[in-house]
Amino acid sequence: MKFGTKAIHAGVHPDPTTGAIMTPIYQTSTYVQRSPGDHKGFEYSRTHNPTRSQLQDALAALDNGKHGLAFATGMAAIDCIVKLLQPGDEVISTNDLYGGSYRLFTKVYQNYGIKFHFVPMHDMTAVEAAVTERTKLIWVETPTNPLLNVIDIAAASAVAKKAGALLVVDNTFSTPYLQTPLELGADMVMYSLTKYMAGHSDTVMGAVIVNDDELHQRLSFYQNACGGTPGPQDCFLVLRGLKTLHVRMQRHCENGRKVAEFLKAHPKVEKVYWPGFEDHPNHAIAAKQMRDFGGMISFVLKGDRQADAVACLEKFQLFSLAESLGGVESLSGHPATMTHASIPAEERRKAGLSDSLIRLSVGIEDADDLLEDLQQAIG
Ligand code: P1T
Repeated sequence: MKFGTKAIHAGVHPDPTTGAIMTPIYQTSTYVQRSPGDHKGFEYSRTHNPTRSQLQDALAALDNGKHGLAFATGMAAIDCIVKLLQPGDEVISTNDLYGGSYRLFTKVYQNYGIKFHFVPMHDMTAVEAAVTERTKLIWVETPTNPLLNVIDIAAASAVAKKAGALLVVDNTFSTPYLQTPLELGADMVMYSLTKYMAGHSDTVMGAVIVNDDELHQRLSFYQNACGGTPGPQDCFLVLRGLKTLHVRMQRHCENGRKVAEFLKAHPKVEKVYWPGFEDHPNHAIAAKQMRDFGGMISFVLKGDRQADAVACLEKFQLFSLAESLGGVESLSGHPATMTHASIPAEERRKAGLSDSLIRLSVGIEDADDLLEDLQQAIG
Protein backbone atom coordinates (compact mmCIF):
# COMPACT_ATOMS: atom_id res chain seq x y z
CA MET A 1 0.00 0.00 0.00
CA LYS A 2 1.33 3.46 -0.85
CA PHE A 3 1.71 6.26 1.68
CA GLY A 4 -1.48 8.25 0.98
CA THR A 5 -3.64 5.14 1.09
CA LYS A 6 -2.00 4.04 4.33
CA ALA A 7 -2.50 7.50 5.87
CA ILE A 8 -6.24 7.07 5.38
CA HIS A 9 -6.75 3.34 5.94
CA ALA A 10 -3.89 1.70 7.87
CA GLY A 11 -4.49 0.64 11.45
CA VAL A 12 -8.16 1.65 11.53
CA HIS A 13 -11.28 -0.39 10.87
CA PRO A 14 -15.03 0.31 10.99
CA ASP A 15 -16.56 -0.04 14.46
CA PRO A 16 -17.73 -3.68 14.77
CA THR A 17 -20.96 -2.85 16.60
CA THR A 18 -22.29 0.07 14.51
CA GLY A 19 -20.20 0.16 11.33
CA ALA A 20 -19.08 3.74 12.14
CA ILE A 21 -16.37 4.41 9.57
CA MET A 22 -14.45 6.79 11.85
CA THR A 23 -12.77 5.34 14.94
CA PRO A 24 -15.06 6.10 17.91
CA ILE A 25 -13.76 8.08 20.88
CA TYR A 26 -13.89 5.42 23.59
CA GLN A 27 -14.34 7.86 26.46
CA THR A 28 -14.11 5.29 29.21
CA SER A 29 -11.66 4.66 32.02
CA THR A 30 -12.52 1.01 32.53
CA TYR A 31 -14.09 -2.09 30.93
CA VAL A 32 -16.54 -4.60 32.42
CA GLN A 33 -15.21 -8.12 32.97
CA ARG A 34 -17.50 -11.18 32.94
CA SER A 35 -15.34 -12.98 35.49
CA PRO A 36 -11.95 -11.86 36.92
CA GLY A 37 -9.49 -11.81 34.01
CA ASP A 38 -12.22 -12.70 31.47
CA HIS A 39 -12.37 -9.56 29.34
CA LYS A 40 -12.16 -8.40 25.72
CA GLY A 41 -8.51 -7.31 25.84
CA PHE A 42 -9.21 -4.05 27.65
CA GLU A 43 -8.96 -3.67 31.43
CA TYR A 44 -8.15 -0.05 32.21
CA SER A 45 -7.55 2.92 29.89
CA ARG A 46 -4.06 3.80 31.12
CA THR A 47 -3.03 0.37 29.86
CA HIS A 48 -5.19 0.03 26.72
CA ASN A 49 -7.88 2.07 25.03
CA PRO A 50 -9.42 1.13 21.64
CA THR A 51 -9.06 4.66 20.19
CA ARG A 52 -5.42 4.71 21.23
CA SER A 53 -4.81 1.19 19.92
CA GLN A 54 -6.00 2.17 16.45
CA LEU A 55 -3.86 5.30 16.48
CA GLN A 56 -0.81 3.28 17.56
CA ASP A 57 -1.37 0.81 14.72
CA ALA A 58 -1.82 3.64 12.20
CA LEU A 59 1.40 5.29 13.37
CA ALA A 60 3.37 2.04 13.14
CA ALA A 61 2.10 1.47 9.58
CA LEU A 62 3.15 4.93 8.38
CA ASP A 63 6.73 4.35 9.55
CA ASN A 64 6.77 0.82 8.16
CA GLY A 65 7.28 -0.30 11.75
CA LYS A 66 5.79 -3.08 13.81
CA HIS A 67 4.70 -1.33 17.01
CA GLY A 68 3.45 2.16 17.87
CA LEU A 69 3.16 3.69 21.34
CA ALA A 70 1.30 6.94 21.96
CA PHE A 71 2.02 9.39 24.77
CA ALA A 72 0.40 12.46 26.29
CA THR A 73 3.11 14.72 24.82
CA GLY A 74 6.29 14.48 22.80
CA MET A 75 8.21 15.03 26.04
CA ALA A 76 6.44 12.05 27.66
CA ALA A 77 7.57 9.94 24.68
CA ILE A 78 11.20 11.08 25.13
CA ASP A 79 10.93 10.52 28.88
CA CYS A 80 9.79 6.93 28.29
CA ILE A 81 12.77 6.25 26.01
CA VAL A 82 15.31 7.64 28.52
CA LYS A 83 13.79 5.39 31.21
CA LEU A 84 15.36 2.45 29.34
CA LEU A 85 18.71 3.64 30.74
CA GLN A 86 20.48 2.99 34.05
CA PRO A 87 22.69 5.27 36.19
CA GLY A 88 26.18 5.30 34.68
CA ASP A 89 24.88 4.96 31.11
CA GLU A 90 25.88 7.56 28.55
CA VAL A 91 23.94 9.23 25.76
CA ILE A 92 25.33 11.01 22.72
CA SER A 93 22.94 13.67 21.47
CA THR A 94 23.06 16.28 18.77
CA ASN A 95 23.99 19.71 20.20
CA ASP A 96 21.32 21.39 18.06
CA LEU A 97 17.98 20.09 19.29
CA TYR A 98 14.64 21.11 20.75
CA GLY A 99 15.24 23.05 23.99
CA GLY A 100 12.78 20.87 25.92
CA SER A 101 14.73 17.71 25.04
CA TYR A 102 17.95 19.38 26.21
CA ARG A 103 16.21 20.45 29.43
CA LEU A 104 14.89 16.92 30.14
CA PHE A 105 18.34 15.45 29.55
CA THR A 106 20.36 17.96 31.58
CA LYS A 107 17.96 19.11 34.30
CA VAL A 108 16.22 15.80 35.02
CA TYR A 109 18.12 12.72 33.88
CA GLN A 110 21.63 14.02 34.57
CA ASN A 111 20.52 14.07 38.25
CA TYR A 112 19.82 10.34 37.99
CA GLY A 113 23.41 9.59 36.98
CA ILE A 114 22.99 9.47 33.21
CA LYS A 115 25.66 11.34 31.27
CA PHE A 116 24.89 13.30 28.10
CA HIS A 117 27.42 14.33 25.45
CA PHE A 118 26.16 17.01 23.05
CA VAL A 119 28.06 16.99 19.76
CA PRO A 120 27.59 18.47 16.27
CA MET A 121 26.20 15.28 14.74
CA HIS A 122 26.30 16.42 11.12
CA ASP A 123 30.00 15.59 11.63
CA MET A 124 29.90 11.83 12.29
CA THR A 125 33.54 11.78 13.47
CA ALA A 126 32.40 13.90 16.44
CA VAL A 127 29.89 11.17 17.29
CA GLU A 128 32.51 8.44 16.99
CA ALA A 129 34.89 10.40 19.21
CA ALA A 130 32.24 10.64 21.97
CA VAL A 131 31.58 6.88 22.10
CA THR A 132 32.70 5.10 25.29
CA GLU A 133 32.00 1.59 26.57
CA ARG A 134 29.09 3.15 28.51
CA THR A 135 27.34 4.62 25.46
CA LYS A 136 23.84 3.14 25.45
CA LEU A 137 21.80 5.61 23.38
CA ILE A 138 22.44 7.86 20.39
CA TRP A 139 19.88 10.67 20.09
CA VAL A 140 19.43 12.08 16.60
CA GLU A 141 17.06 14.87 15.65
CA THR A 142 17.02 15.50 11.89
CA PRO A 143 16.51 18.03 10.49
CA THR A 144 17.45 19.72 13.74
CA ASN A 145 15.39 22.30 15.59
CA PRO A 146 16.04 25.15 14.87
CA LEU A 147 19.14 25.15 12.63
CA LEU A 148 17.94 22.56 10.09
CA ASN A 149 21.17 20.58 10.19
CA VAL A 150 20.75 17.15 8.62
CA ILE A 151 22.24 14.09 10.31
CA ASP A 152 23.10 10.95 8.35
CA ILE A 153 20.82 8.33 9.92
CA ALA A 154 22.45 5.32 8.21
CA ALA A 155 25.92 6.48 9.34
CA ALA A 156 24.64 7.10 12.90
CA SER A 157 23.15 3.60 12.85
CA ALA A 158 26.52 2.12 11.92
CA VAL A 159 28.17 3.95 14.85
CA ALA A 160 25.38 2.85 17.23
CA LYS A 161 25.62 -0.79 16.17
CA LYS A 162 29.40 -0.81 16.62
CA ALA A 163 29.00 0.76 20.07
CA GLY A 164 26.20 -1.62 21.07
CA ALA A 165 23.90 1.39 21.59
CA LEU A 166 20.31 2.07 20.55
CA LEU A 167 19.67 4.73 17.92
CA VAL A 168 16.68 7.05 18.32
CA VAL A 169 15.57 9.49 15.63
CA ASP A 170 13.29 12.37 16.63
CA ASN A 171 11.44 12.57 13.30
CA THR A 172 9.15 15.46 14.28
CA PHE A 173 10.34 17.87 11.54
CA SER A 174 10.26 15.23 8.78
CA THR A 175 7.28 12.96 9.50
CA PRO A 176 7.21 9.52 7.84
CA TYR A 177 6.06 11.25 4.65
CA LEU A 178 9.58 12.62 4.20
CA GLN A 179 11.74 10.11 6.04
CA THR A 180 11.38 6.60 7.53
CA PRO A 181 14.30 6.15 9.96
CA LEU A 182 13.60 2.50 10.88
CA GLU A 183 14.44 1.64 7.27
CA LEU A 184 17.75 3.49 7.65
CA GLY A 185 18.79 1.52 10.73
CA ALA A 186 17.19 3.40 13.65
CA ASP A 187 15.89 1.33 16.57
CA MET A 188 13.26 3.87 17.62
CA VAL A 189 11.47 6.72 15.88
CA MET A 190 10.08 9.40 18.15
CA TYR A 191 7.49 12.12 17.41
CA SER A 192 5.96 15.15 18.87
CA LEU A 193 2.59 14.36 17.27
CA THR A 194 1.59 17.88 18.30
CA LYS A 195 3.23 19.14 15.08
CA TYR A 196 2.78 17.90 11.50
CA MET A 197 1.27 14.54 12.41
CA ALA A 198 -1.79 16.05 14.13
CA GLY A 199 -1.32 19.08 11.93
CA HIS A 200 -3.97 21.50 13.18
CA SER A 201 -2.46 23.02 16.37
CA ASP A 202 -5.31 21.65 18.45
CA THR A 203 -3.70 18.91 20.51
CA VAL A 204 -0.45 17.93 22.26
CA MET A 205 0.76 14.33 21.92
CA GLY A 206 3.80 12.14 21.29
CA ALA A 207 4.76 8.71 19.97
CA VAL A 208 7.49 6.09 19.66
CA ILE A 209 7.62 3.54 16.82
CA VAL A 210 9.77 0.37 16.98
CA ASN A 211 10.26 -2.93 15.19
CA ASP A 212 11.84 -4.99 17.94
CA ASP A 213 9.37 -6.96 20.07
CA GLU A 214 11.45 -6.88 23.25
CA LEU A 215 12.07 -3.14 22.99
CA HIS A 216 8.34 -2.67 22.46
CA GLN A 217 7.61 -4.66 25.59
CA ARG A 218 10.04 -2.63 27.67
CA LEU A 219 8.61 0.67 26.41
CA SER A 220 5.02 -0.56 26.90
CA PHE A 221 5.89 -1.41 30.49
CA TYR A 222 7.04 2.17 31.17
CA GLN A 223 4.14 3.63 29.18
CA ASN A 224 1.73 1.88 31.53
CA ALA A 225 3.79 1.94 34.74
CA CYS A 226 4.60 5.66 34.52
CA GLY A 227 1.29 6.62 32.93
CA GLY A 228 2.17 9.34 30.40
CA THR A 229 -0.64 8.17 28.14
CA PRO A 230 -2.99 10.33 26.05
CA GLY A 231 -6.77 10.53 26.32
CA PRO A 232 -9.03 9.12 23.60
CA GLN A 233 -10.22 12.50 22.31
CA ASP A 234 -6.64 13.54 21.59
CA CYS A 235 -6.00 10.18 19.90
CA PHE A 236 -9.05 10.81 17.71
CA LEU A 237 -7.74 14.24 16.70
CA VAL A 238 -4.36 12.79 15.69
CA LEU A 239 -6.06 9.98 13.76
CA ARG A 240 -8.07 12.60 11.87
CA GLY A 241 -4.96 14.65 11.21
CA LEU A 242 -3.04 11.66 9.84
CA LYS A 243 -5.60 11.16 7.08
CA THR A 244 -4.39 14.33 5.34
CA LEU A 245 -0.71 14.11 6.31
CA HIS A 246 0.50 13.41 2.76
CA VAL A 247 -1.54 16.24 1.22
CA ARG A 248 -0.52 18.73 3.89
CA MET A 249 3.16 17.75 3.72
CA GLN A 250 3.19 18.15 -0.04
CA ARG A 251 1.96 21.74 0.33
CA HIS A 252 4.25 22.46 3.31
CA CYS A 253 7.19 21.42 1.12
CA GLU A 254 6.04 23.46 -1.90
CA ASN A 255 5.46 26.57 0.20
CA GLY A 256 8.69 25.92 2.12
CA ARG A 257 10.69 26.00 -1.09
CA LYS A 258 9.05 29.26 -2.24
CA VAL A 259 9.63 30.94 1.13
CA ALA A 260 13.25 29.70 1.35
CA GLU A 261 14.03 30.96 -2.16
CA PHE A 262 12.33 34.30 -1.49
CA LEU A 263 14.36 34.80 1.69
CA LYS A 264 17.62 33.78 0.02
CA ALA A 265 17.11 36.39 -2.70
CA HIS A 266 16.12 39.14 -0.24
CA PRO A 267 18.78 41.85 0.13
CA LYS A 268 18.08 42.29 3.87
CA VAL A 269 18.55 38.60 4.69
CA GLU A 270 22.02 37.43 5.74
CA LYS A 271 21.54 33.65 5.95
CA VAL A 272 18.78 31.12 5.33
CA TYR A 273 18.79 27.65 6.89
CA TRP A 274 16.89 25.14 4.74
CA PRO A 275 18.21 21.69 3.67
CA GLY A 276 16.72 21.96 0.17
CA PHE A 277 19.40 24.41 -0.98
CA GLU A 278 22.16 22.76 -2.94
CA ASP A 279 24.72 24.78 -0.97
CA HIS A 280 23.30 23.64 2.39
CA PRO A 281 26.27 21.82 4.02
CA ASN A 282 24.26 18.59 4.44
CA HIS A 283 22.20 18.79 1.24
CA ALA A 284 23.60 15.55 -0.18
CA ILE A 285 22.54 13.59 2.91
CA ALA A 286 19.15 15.31 2.94
CA ALA A 287 18.62 14.40 -0.72
CA LYS A 288 19.62 10.81 0.04
CA GLN A 289 17.48 10.16 3.12
CA MET A 290 14.53 12.56 2.68
CA ARG A 291 11.88 12.54 -0.03
CA ASP A 292 11.54 16.36 0.06
CA PHE A 293 12.85 19.12 2.30
CA GLY A 294 9.95 20.22 4.50
CA GLY A 295 8.47 23.49 5.59
CA MET A 296 10.74 24.51 8.48
CA ILE A 297 13.08 27.41 7.70
CA SER A 298 15.26 29.61 9.89
CA PHE A 299 16.94 32.86 8.90
CA VAL A 300 19.05 35.73 10.15
CA LEU A 301 18.68 39.32 8.97
CA LYS A 302 21.68 41.36 7.78
CA GLY A 303 23.51 42.83 10.78
CA ASP A 304 22.58 39.87 13.02
CA ARG A 305 20.86 42.14 15.59
CA GLN A 306 18.27 40.74 18.01
CA ALA A 307 16.33 44.04 17.99
CA ASP A 308 15.83 43.77 14.20
CA ALA A 309 14.62 40.19 14.54
CA VAL A 310 12.13 41.19 17.25
CA ALA A 311 10.88 44.13 15.12
CA CYS A 312 10.36 41.76 12.17
CA LEU A 313 8.52 39.22 14.35
CA GLU A 314 6.24 41.97 15.68
CA LYS A 315 5.32 43.03 12.13
CA PHE A 316 4.20 39.61 10.85
CA GLN A 317 0.48 39.41 10.07
CA LEU A 318 0.14 35.84 8.77
CA PHE A 319 3.19 34.24 10.41
CA SER A 320 1.73 34.34 13.94
CA LEU A 321 4.36 34.62 16.66
CA ALA A 322 3.92 31.44 18.70
CA GLU A 323 5.72 28.36 20.00
CA SER A 324 5.16 25.11 18.10
CA LEU A 325 5.16 24.24 14.41
CA GLY A 326 3.71 21.94 11.81
CA GLY A 327 0.12 23.20 11.81
CA VAL A 328 -1.80 24.29 8.73
CA GLU A 329 -1.21 27.94 9.69
CA SER A 330 2.17 29.62 9.38
CA LEU A 331 4.01 30.43 12.61
CA SER A 332 7.11 32.42 13.46
CA GLY A 333 9.32 32.11 16.50
CA HIS A 334 12.40 33.47 18.25
CA PRO A 335 14.25 30.35 19.46
CA ALA A 336 16.68 32.21 21.77
CA THR A 337 13.87 33.53 23.99
CA MET A 338 11.15 30.98 23.25
CA THR A 339 11.62 27.31 22.28
CA HIS A 340 15.35 27.17 23.08
CA ALA A 341 15.57 29.51 26.08
CA SER A 342 16.25 26.50 28.32
CA ILE A 343 19.61 25.96 26.57
CA PRO A 344 22.27 28.20 28.20
CA ALA A 345 23.38 31.11 25.96
CA GLU A 346 26.94 29.76 25.85
CA GLU A 347 25.74 26.33 24.60
CA ARG A 348 23.46 27.99 22.03
CA ARG A 349 26.38 30.01 20.71
CA LYS A 350 28.58 26.89 20.49
CA ALA A 351 25.87 25.19 18.44
CA GLY A 352 25.71 28.21 16.11
CA LEU A 353 22.29 29.43 17.26
CA SER A 354 22.29 33.23 17.01
CA ASP A 355 20.11 35.34 19.34
CA SER A 356 18.78 37.00 16.19
CA LEU A 357 17.65 33.76 14.51
CA ILE A 358 14.02 33.72 13.33
CA ARG A 359 12.32 30.35 12.84
CA LEU A 360 9.39 29.88 10.46
CA SER A 361 6.92 27.03 10.26
CA VAL A 362 5.56 27.55 6.77
CA GLY A 363 1.89 26.62 6.65
CA ILE A 364 -0.33 25.59 3.76
CA GLU A 365 -1.87 28.98 2.97
CA ASP A 366 -1.50 30.46 -0.54
CA ALA A 367 2.22 31.07 -1.00
CA ASP A 368 1.75 34.54 -2.54
CA ASP A 369 0.14 35.79 0.67
CA LEU A 370 2.99 34.36 2.73
CA LEU A 371 5.62 36.06 0.54
CA GLU A 372 3.73 39.35 0.80
CA ASP A 373 3.73 39.05 4.59
CA LEU A 374 7.47 38.36 4.62
CA GLN A 375 8.12 41.33 2.34
CA GLN A 376 6.17 43.78 4.53
CA ALA A 377 7.73 42.46 7.76
CA ILE A 378 11.33 42.42 6.53
CA GLY A 379 10.87 45.70 4.67
O1 P1T B 1 5.76 19.71 22.78
P1 P1T B 1 5.78 18.22 22.81
O2 P1T B 1 4.66 17.58 22.07
O3 P1T B 1 5.96 17.67 24.20
O4 P1T B 1 7.09 17.75 21.96
C1 P1T B 1 8.39 18.09 22.30
C2 P1T B 1 9.27 18.17 21.08
C3 P1T B 1 10.09 17.11 20.77
N1 P1T B 1 10.89 17.11 19.68
C4 P1T B 1 10.91 18.16 18.84
C5 P1T B 1 11.81 18.14 17.64
C6 P1T B 1 10.09 19.28 19.09
O5 P1T B 1 10.13 20.29 18.21
C7 P1T B 1 9.26 19.29 20.24
C8 P1T B 1 8.41 20.46 20.57
N2 P1T B 1 8.80 21.66 19.91
C9 P1T B 1 8.20 22.86 20.07
C10 P1T B 1 7.19 23.11 20.89
C11 P1T B 1 8.78 23.95 19.22
O6 P1T B 1 8.15 25.00 19.03
O7 P1T B 1 9.89 23.75 18.71
